Amino acid sequence: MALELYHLDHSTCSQKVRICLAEKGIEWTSCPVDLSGRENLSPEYMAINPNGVVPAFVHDGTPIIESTVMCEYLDEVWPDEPRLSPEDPKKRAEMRAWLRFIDEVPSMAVRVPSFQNVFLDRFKAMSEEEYVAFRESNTLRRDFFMRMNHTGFSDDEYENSLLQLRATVERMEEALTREGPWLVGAQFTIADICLAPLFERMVELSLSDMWDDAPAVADWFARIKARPSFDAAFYPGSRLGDVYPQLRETAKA
Ligand SMILES: N[C@@H](CCC(=O)N[C@@H](CS)C(=O)NCC(=O)O)C(=O)O
Repeated sequence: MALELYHLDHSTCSQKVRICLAEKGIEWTSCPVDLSGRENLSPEYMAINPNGVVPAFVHDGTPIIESTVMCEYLDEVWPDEPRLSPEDPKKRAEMRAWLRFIDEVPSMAVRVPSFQNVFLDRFKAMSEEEYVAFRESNTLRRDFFMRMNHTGFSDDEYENSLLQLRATVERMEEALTREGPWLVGAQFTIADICLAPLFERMVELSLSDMWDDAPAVADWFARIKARPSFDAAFYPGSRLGDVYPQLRETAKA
């Protein structure tokens, strides 16, 4: 069975699918998509993923998109151990509720400090006309780039994204303390996988003090990082700090 993964080294959504592939021991072929070169909006890539975002994979000729859906697909099509979704429908529903929450809240929120503190310089270097042309060429992301604007997010929007990330940490701390050791109990699931790259991103953005007072979350993240799948997904060159070395300097300061 052939699986071609269209992805970007340092994209959090790509990282979660790579963790999943490593957990399942699935072989894949790498097809890098150059976002700064706008390859994600090329007709060839849009034929695979009409949303114009990474990741996507093509499995035996069929495109599968949406990183969370992709993880569920992998677990269904490769049902051997380790199973990454609970068998019990109630636990499965609990996992899926987490997946929905993760897609809607922290995955969206983490983009704000990522763009504000790391990617914005690339847009600031554009003229106003270039920025508007860029923004208008991407209908599905237009709203995001309107809010970011050429000059960065409003203080309110920035603050709101941090509050949402903090609310995620609090919700996790409650779940992990109540049951654990994983998000939906004894089984390590796709919900844990989908959160892991967001936490690594927060570390890179110097936001890890968000879980200073959440020991169960800190322990959960340490256990995720100790899994071989984490290193497989975060291979050398795939961290934000590898692509934007100035981030490392800021984090140290
Ligand atoms: N809901 C999508 C979101 C994917 C997404 O937003 N990907 C980002 C990279 S992490 C992207 O491709 N952005 C394209 C852009 O910034 O133009 C998924 O989970 O697959």
